[in-house]
Amino acid sequence: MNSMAVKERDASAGGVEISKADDMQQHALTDGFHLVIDALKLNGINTIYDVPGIPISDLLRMAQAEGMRVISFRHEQNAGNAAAIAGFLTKKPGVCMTVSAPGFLNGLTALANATTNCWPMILISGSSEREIVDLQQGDYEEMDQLAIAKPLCKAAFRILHAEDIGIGVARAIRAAVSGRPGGVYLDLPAKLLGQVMDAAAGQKSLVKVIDPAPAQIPAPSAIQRALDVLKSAKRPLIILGKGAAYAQVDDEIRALVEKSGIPFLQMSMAKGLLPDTHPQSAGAARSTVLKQSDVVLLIGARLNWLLSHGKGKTWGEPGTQKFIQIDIEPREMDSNVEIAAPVVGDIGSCVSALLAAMGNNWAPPPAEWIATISEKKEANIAKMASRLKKNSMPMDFHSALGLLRTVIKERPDAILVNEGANTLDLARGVIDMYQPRKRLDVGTWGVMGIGMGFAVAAAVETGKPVLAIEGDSAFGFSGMEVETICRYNLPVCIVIFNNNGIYKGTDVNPTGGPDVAPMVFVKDARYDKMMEAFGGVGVHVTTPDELYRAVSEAMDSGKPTLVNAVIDPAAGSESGNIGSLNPQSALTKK
Ligand code: ADP
Ligand code: TZD
Ligand code: MG
Repeated sequence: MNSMAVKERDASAGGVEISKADDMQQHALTDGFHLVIDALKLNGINTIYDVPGIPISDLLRMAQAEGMRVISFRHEQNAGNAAAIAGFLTKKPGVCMTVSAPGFLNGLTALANATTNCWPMILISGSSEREIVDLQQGDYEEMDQLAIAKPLCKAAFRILHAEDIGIGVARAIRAAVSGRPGGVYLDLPAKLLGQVMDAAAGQKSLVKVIDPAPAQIPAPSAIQRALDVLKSAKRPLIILGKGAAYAQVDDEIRALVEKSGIPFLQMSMAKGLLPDTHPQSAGAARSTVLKQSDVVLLIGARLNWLLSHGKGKTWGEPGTQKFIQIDIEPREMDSNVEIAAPVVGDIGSCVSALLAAMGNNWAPPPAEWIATISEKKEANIAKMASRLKKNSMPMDFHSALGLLRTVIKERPDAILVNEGANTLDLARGVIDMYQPRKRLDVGTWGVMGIGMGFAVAAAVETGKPVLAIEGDSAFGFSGMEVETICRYNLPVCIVIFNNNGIYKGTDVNPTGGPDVAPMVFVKDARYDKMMEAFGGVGVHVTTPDELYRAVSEAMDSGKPTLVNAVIDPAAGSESGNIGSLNPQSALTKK
């Protein structure tokens, strides 16, 4: 209640005759602004990522005055990405606030991306006069935002009356985090924010969401079926996805993996759930285990394009592999191939049930299978080690990444943000992760532009140092937020892998005309100067040693730093490691 704006109504105004009792009973009032803030705070949401403007500027000022953390960005997409990754890191919906029409649209990409990745987020946008919007009479920033948001998120709501703010915010929170998490849009017309109501009634109208993501217990028969399939395996494999990282049941997952003795793969953002250096990790034998396993247990990982849809060249002969899948979303089952044992429920409950049902005499997988994997792993690790040691000049991706791998090894609790093509694919393979939810990247869509939004939120939500390894193209999508990083003085070190372009910096215009080729940028650009422009530290490096020194120093000092790392423009390959997805021109095919 003390956070309510209490305005005293002037009861003796205007010479109106009023009774003594009325005179004494002065009404405390509140308004839409304060009810929104109170509703968020009541539910433990204490940070807003935003870009200000009409009609939310005052809301943001009041939120800060009421003790909320308000982080203003330079573009809504970055604020939205920050909110989305805050949701992944905390299991609470991250909140992004924007102005109407263009601000809303700028935030929408991040909302759609959050939904695609199953991360809880709420995009709250101010909107203009309903009556004018619906008659299309041309209001300031007019747009039917609710209708536009609906197909791009998990749920969308609009609140028209101050007394509904409590229930509206509660619905948004529950929709975002229950079941399969996702993005929620909440439309707040400007008029709502100014609505006034009795403060006590307002306080009563607020809703603290009880058990926002209730446990979903798997059926015992589903657990038994899964165990029967697993027991039949000669060459079992566990795949951990970012749903497993999100669930925050790290100890249970580790217990299941270790009790079973089954080799495991971790999807990109699940890396570190168990250390990549764990003896059961099959990361360095990925293609072998995908092809040769006979039973695959998926935990919070979808059989989408990132796993080649569970079929084709990457996998074994059709019919030779069985899948067990743990997921909270029943409709995920059989999305690409038959799931022999669907286990529907929350990962914590499912993993605990499996563990209990396994008993104490679980037989480890056949020694032959483990030996096959070990051999492959050793060979691949040795091959990689020699590439990482190469001290090529100019640096290639591997020689640079070899040192950044050490930076993370020395600081296992630091957070790694990563985007680009070669810069992403190679860093994912080279840099071992040691703790859960420390690797944040382009996710399910492979979207560029998440870098600075993720870096800001990672620093704000965890207080840990952040290392953002960015392709020069990828960085450009959110690069202006270096000002935000400096403004809030966040412990973020950005490393730009500067190869003068997208994938490579060597393309030329075949016509010899004045325009450069579509994939290249200004040669030898000095991104480090961008950081210096806002008071941060800028460093230009050309050797692995310089890179290691600059990054270590930045990670230890916590000062906003941008390291411009010069990478051989010829070193990259087309589309990183997913060149196979490029359609081939019938005319230029080799
Ligand atoms: P990756 O890209 O790492 O393979 P995906 O995003 O494809 O991971 O898959 C994550 C899966 O995890 C989604 O299908 C989602 O429904 C599921 N999921 C998310 N949170 C939970 C949870 N708490 N319990 C069960 N499943 C979850
Ligand atoms: N736009 C968006 C929003 N997402 C995308 N994934 C792309 C465009 C296409 N794209 C990629 O898939 S990677 C990439 C683009 C533009 C940039 C690759 O260049 P880079 O990395 O400099 O970041 P490397 O190290 O040069 O390969
Ligand atoms: Mg590049």
